[in-house]
Amino acid sequence: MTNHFPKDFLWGAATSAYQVEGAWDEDGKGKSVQDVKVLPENTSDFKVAADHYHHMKEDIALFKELGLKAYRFSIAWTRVIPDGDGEINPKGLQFYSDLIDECLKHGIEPVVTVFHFDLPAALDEKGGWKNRETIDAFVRYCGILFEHFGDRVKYWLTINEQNMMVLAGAAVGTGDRSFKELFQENHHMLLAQAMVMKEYHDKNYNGMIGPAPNIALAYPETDHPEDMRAAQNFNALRNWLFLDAAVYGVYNHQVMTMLKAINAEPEITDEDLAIMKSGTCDFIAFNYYNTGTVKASPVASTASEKNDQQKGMNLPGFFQGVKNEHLSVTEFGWEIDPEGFRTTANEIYSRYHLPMIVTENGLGGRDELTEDGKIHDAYRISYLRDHIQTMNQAIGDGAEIIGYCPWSAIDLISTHEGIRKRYGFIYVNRSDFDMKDLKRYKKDSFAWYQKVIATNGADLD
Ligand code: BGP
Repeated sequence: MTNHFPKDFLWGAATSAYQVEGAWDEDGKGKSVQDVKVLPENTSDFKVAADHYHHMKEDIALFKELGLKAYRFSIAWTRVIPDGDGEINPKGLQFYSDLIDECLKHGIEPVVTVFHFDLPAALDEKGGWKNRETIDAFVRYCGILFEHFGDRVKYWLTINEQNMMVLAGAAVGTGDRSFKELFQENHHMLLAQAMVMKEYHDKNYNGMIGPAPNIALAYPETDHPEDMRAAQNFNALRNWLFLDAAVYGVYNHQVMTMLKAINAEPEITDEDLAIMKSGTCDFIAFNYYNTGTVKASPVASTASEKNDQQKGMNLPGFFQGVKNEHLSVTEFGWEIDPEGFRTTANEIYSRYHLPMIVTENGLGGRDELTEDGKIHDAYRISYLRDHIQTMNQAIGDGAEIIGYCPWSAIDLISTHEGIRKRYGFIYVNRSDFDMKDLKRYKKDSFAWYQKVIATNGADLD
């Protein structure tokens, strides 16, 4: 197969603050919604995580050895501003300043998400994203980050998976509310994002800013025209709502119709519409795990069940999620669809014509550490190989993909399934309730990805 990866392709890997750092209440950090949420039974909390906060230099040295050209991580709002809108915590800023310097020292480009599911608990108590004051707090917080790190960070991501927070909030631990409330919060996040993008551009920082939704195409179950329309509805709500807003500063028309029909239309002022238009993105970051499949849904069918973020959803009268019989699934039940990755990347590019960075993609599995200190994760290698192959084809098709940051650089705590569901190239020796020695071990996928990067994607064997 022809190798289409450009010479300066950003081979990377990703993490998020609350899932990897630990040190949940150290050095002045405030509590986030992730620190106070009720966890599913038998599932680890995020207090220690991979203890990256205390292993930062060792971890970045391993990333260097892996050959990473980019590292996507998130900043914990509560480390920088413990209550979200009050005093700045200098130790929090220092940690991220050191992390950025450590990356740059090793020739690794930092790709920074400012908000990844971890709203400060103090803001949540005041209504969270329902409250317009959270918009101001977010804009102030981002301004502080740009001011301190804007000279060193060239790739900024605003909000991780805003679409999953809205459509599957219960699954990612960010709340379970009515559609009406959720789409009002969504509107406020879109405003906050636009304001931050505007500020970033107005101040002429030397870099790019973009959103980071989870984008994956939905297929119609059959060639019945009504199934096709159901897929179009689902794609509009799950995908285009978030990218139309970030790229063009507008609401997707089909989404507005759906929201009216389900009585979930947000309150939007004329000034809001102008704000949305005033701040748009320079590039598109997107997370891709798998596609969805839907069929037409009769008006009288039952409402959506909110559980795992990748499992089907149902909006009576518009679409109904179904299983795709052509796809296999991971041991955690997530469908595997590398072909859909190519289709999705091409579809995004056709609609928006902006450079793209893949900011998540990967396989969660129950890895085993052998007695001789190895982790044989052939299933992960196979998943990543298939996706890198179709990404190469998408670039060959003409889609401008400039970087790839699989999830995750190192083992971390899953959004709702503890550490038993691992994604990393590096194994962290702990279980859900036994912290063991937190020692790092390189998995088989580490050596494999190292070779992929060293050959710029030419050798995937
Ligand atoms: C994405 C999130 C990540 C991550 C990943 C895997 O939705 O952005 O934070 O965890 O999915 O999901 P999970 O941890 O549920 O397996």
